[in-house]
Amino acid sequence: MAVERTLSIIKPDAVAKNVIGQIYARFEGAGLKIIASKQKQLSRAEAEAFYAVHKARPFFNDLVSFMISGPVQIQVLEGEGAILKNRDLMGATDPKKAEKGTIRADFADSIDANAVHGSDAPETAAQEVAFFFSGLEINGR
Ligand code: RTP
Ligand code: MG
Repeated sequence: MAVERTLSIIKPDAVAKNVIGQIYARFEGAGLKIIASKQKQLSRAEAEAFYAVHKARPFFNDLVSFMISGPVQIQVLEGEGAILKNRDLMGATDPKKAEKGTIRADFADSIDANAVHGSDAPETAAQEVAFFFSGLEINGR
């Protein structure tokens, strides 16, 4: 399997719960490397641009409002099959449906406050990494 990069965001609910370290430990435990990382308070315009693909969805405004309700922790994860591996670690979008032992099952409260974001495909991973990180910020590579 190829080495991939994926974009991960620890959402405001999980940052407020002070579980960044516990979530990072899960990435590392699965063999994913955190090759870039920053904490940021997103502006409404930034959150709208990041989630532009969901613009027509009924939950768009709630999603954007939630994502700017507090700081987020944003990271690039690198490893074999990183995109799918991260999605497996995250669990289903709705924490009630997420498998036991996943990040969302353990740390999320609702489909809105669902602890983490992860890119869902190679194309979106490349776009989302570039949205938040310049080449120079990614571990000098
Ligand atoms: P994410 O993009 O945040 O990693 O989550 P995901 O792929 O599992 O879910 P996606 O379909 O991309 O939706 C993005 C975020 O929008 C919120 N959502 N709310 N109320 C609803 O029916 C609903 N559906 C989605 C969730 O917070 C989801 O993470
Ligand atoms: Mg998604």
